[in-house]
Amino acid sequence: MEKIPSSEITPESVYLSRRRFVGSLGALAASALLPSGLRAADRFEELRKELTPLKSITSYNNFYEFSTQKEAVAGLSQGFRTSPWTVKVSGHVRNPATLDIDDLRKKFPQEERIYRLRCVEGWSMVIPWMGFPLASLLKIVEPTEKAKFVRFETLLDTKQMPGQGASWYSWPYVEGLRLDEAMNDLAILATGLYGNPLPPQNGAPIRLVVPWKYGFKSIKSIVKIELVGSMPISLWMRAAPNEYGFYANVNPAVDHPRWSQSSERRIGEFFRRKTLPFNGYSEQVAHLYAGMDLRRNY
Ligand SMILES: Nc1nc2c(c(=O)[nH]1)N[C@H]1C(S)=C(S)[C@@H](COP(=O)(O)O)O[C@H]1N2
Ligand SMILES: [Mo]
Repeated sequence: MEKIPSSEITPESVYLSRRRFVGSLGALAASALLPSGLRAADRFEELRKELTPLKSITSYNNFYEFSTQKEAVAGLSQGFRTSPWTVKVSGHVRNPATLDIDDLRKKFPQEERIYRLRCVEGWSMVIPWMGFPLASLLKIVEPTEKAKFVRFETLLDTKQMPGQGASWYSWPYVEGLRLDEAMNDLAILATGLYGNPLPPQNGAPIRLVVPWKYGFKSIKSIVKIELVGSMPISLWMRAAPNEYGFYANVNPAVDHPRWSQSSERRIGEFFRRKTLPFNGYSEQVAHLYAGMDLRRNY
């Protein structure tokens, strides 16, 4: 992992009190200037009181490249090298580019997004990400008319990632979005959480976050983004096509073949809570699926 001097790491308590202060000032300033922008920001703000503790976010992880045991991922990923790191953006674009992670951080202003994360397994968290809209990156590479989908790939490195020795998955981890889904403002590339750079276990140095879809769509440690003409086949579609489809929108009405998706266990809570359609983001994304049969397009 990149060495970050401990003096530059914000403890959770400092992060929380600082954000309370900035949050109240920011809301006042923004409300005068950007009424519609504020409404979006307000929705993230409402989630601030539900934040999952940093400790849980960084010690209970799905990252099969390291381990299929959630509690083992943090330890096994500690030495993961995230610098130097480049992300290659290619395919049907006018301006293909290979971008250095430090340049990406400088080029795109990092903003905070507090999102719910709902894993297909039935647990959830609320995470304060730092990042930038995926659309900002796609706009600079200029997709051509042939680009219909975006395909993402995680690093392939069996030396650093012991889980990639497991031959029943087709490594590297692959995920995909339809181009219009990728352009939606909720889809971000995250580079940090709780005000600090991403820890390896959460997908350092850069990962996708698509909050209205099951967690497995939010691919970690990305090295390649390709604009393609046809629907990419994800690692999970390959592994179990009858259980995991391309869309994977959070949907309490469509059960997983082996369990119900109607409720979830929010990490840190005792009682299960109802799962919301599109994980609570219907207003922003339901229009993307108008006229589609969400039972067939699971
Ligand atoms: N490359 C890669 N990305 C991945 C995974 C993985 O195993 N490998 N697991 C996914 C799953 S199932 C979930 S729920 C989320 C978990 O993200 P978190 O550990 O940051 O909470 O990451 C997703 N991204
Ligand atoms: Mo997941």
